[in-house]
Amino acid sequence: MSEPLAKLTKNEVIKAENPSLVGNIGVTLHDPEVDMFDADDQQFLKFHGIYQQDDRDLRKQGKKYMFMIRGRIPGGVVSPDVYLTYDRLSEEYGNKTLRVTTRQSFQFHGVVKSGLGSLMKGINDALSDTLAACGDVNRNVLAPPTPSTSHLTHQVYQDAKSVSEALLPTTKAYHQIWVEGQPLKLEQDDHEDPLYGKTYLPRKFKVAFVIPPLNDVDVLANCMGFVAIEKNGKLIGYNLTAGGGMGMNHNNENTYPRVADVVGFFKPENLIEVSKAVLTVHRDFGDRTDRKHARLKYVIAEQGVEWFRQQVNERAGSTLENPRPFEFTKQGDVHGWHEQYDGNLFLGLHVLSGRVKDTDQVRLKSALRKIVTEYRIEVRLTAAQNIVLTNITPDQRAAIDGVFAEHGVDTSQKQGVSEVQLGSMACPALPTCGLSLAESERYLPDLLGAVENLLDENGLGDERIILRMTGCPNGCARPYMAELGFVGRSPKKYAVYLGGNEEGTRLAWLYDQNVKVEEFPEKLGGLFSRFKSEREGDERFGDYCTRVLWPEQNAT
Ligand code: SRM
Repeated sequence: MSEPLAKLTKNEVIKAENPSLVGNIGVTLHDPEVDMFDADDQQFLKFHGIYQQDDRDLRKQGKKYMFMIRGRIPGGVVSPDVYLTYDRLSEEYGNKTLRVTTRQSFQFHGVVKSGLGSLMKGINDALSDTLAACGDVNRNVLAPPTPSTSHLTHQVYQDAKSVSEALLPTTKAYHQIWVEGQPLKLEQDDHEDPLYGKTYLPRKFKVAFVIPPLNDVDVLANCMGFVAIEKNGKLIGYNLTAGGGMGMNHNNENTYPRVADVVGFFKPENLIEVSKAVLTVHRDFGDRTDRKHARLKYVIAEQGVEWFRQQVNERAGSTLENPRPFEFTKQGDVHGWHEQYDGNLFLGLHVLSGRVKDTDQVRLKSALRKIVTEYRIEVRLTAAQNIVLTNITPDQRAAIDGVFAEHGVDTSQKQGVSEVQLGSMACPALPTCGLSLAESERYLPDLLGAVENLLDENGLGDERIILRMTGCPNGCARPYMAELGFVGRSPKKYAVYLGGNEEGTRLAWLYDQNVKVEEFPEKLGGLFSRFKSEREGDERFGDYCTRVLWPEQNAT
């Protein structure tokens, strides 16, 4: 007897009934009596770049609904006008902060429903948008943000933009609801997207471009990656990588983080066909019966890379060649002032957890507003939650430095903070994220202080360690690629992962399932002390942990 067919998830059923992604959003938006959207609309809103949240600090007093809005900003490139619009909208409708995300975007937090329409209109009026920033579609496309690293940066950025455009859903509802302000309601919805069909993807889909040797986008954590290959200074094509992803659940072995496979090489003119081919493999083979098991990484892990390569070849109408050799040497951003390949300058600014805000001591948000207004500087967001100001002429440097100094912002290469802080990331977690099990962004400063003290006590001074923290196992700050990763399990309890590498090519291993925050000094202190005495030469912490704690694993 054949197995009964597994049931489709609820999301699949509602997508099939509403392929335009309209739902009741337009009507509810214009109803001043309600402060929230219903459960189905919350799913459609994601495709529009919007998450309904509530302030978890205030739950005891009843739910206070608010919205998180995420921009679609391919390659993290933000023009001066768009930057100033985002800045203004965050002051008028949000919680007065802008949040640089781990996918080179900006998020607004704390927007209440009465301000949602105006904020969305404002974003679109500035010729930016939020379409497909979330939902079961291709998300924000990553590209190397730092202009000095390679003369290929601009070309690769253009390719990232093209892929982002080519993989956009075609529904007109986004424009009708947020730009035209229509209280849209469809009696019958027969929209069928040429790429996504009626039910879109089984789950989210993520793409990144990278230019070796710098892996500044964690390319192997993406569903689909493009590794630029050059010859004599010219882009000759890309190596396709596929099947990376971080999301997992504690105690569910069917879910796991995975580093992407390198699948094959193709020429730049085949980029869009190859992109669509990979996306449609996910569309057609991803698991629509279990959203926890629906990512492309599981399709590739279960069907094999050879099967996947053949699927891509058939769908793209071309044949992937053998991958070309490449090497990553490091990840992360450069800070302080640097020269670009064209003689202009760029300035890398570390932003703790990506939160652009003013505090009493450091008024980063005001400084950026003043500089972008006066000097019309382009802002770039990095996948490590930092900011790069680009195309600064040498004669502007002193004045810009002056503005930052007035606002308490350090523009030196060290940025006035420890190396471990420079290499840190944390997801937002509480109070905005509905999924978080423990603190992350709000706890990071304390954790960094404790780690800095422990390093000091163990004679490790200003050691460089990639430290990442998340409030749950979904992996939003990519903790499973960190040298030292903390993953929330419950309030004040974290799973600790060790052993990621600087190149961003190796997953960290679970070291301890359940560590209470008060146990950190003892556990981490012990590790640092062993590291100090047993490290080989200038071996990094992640490499040391892999060599000593998991000797049976291949350390590369
Ligand atoms: Fe994420 C869900 C924040 C990058 C894996 N992520 C969420 C939500 C929207 C919670 C929710 O579904 O209600 C979080 C909102 C928090 C808040 O209050 O803002 C959230 N994710 C973030 C951001 C803001 C973290 C950050 O510190 O910057 C990042 C926004 C990126 C962007 O601009 O598009 C963010 N999320 C990631 C990444 C990293 C990446 O893409 O490189 C991952 C791991 C890579 C991957 O996708 O495998 C990631 N987020 C998830 C998952 C797990 C998906 C899975 O495979 O199971 C969820 C949960 C879900 O989708 O149901 C999630």
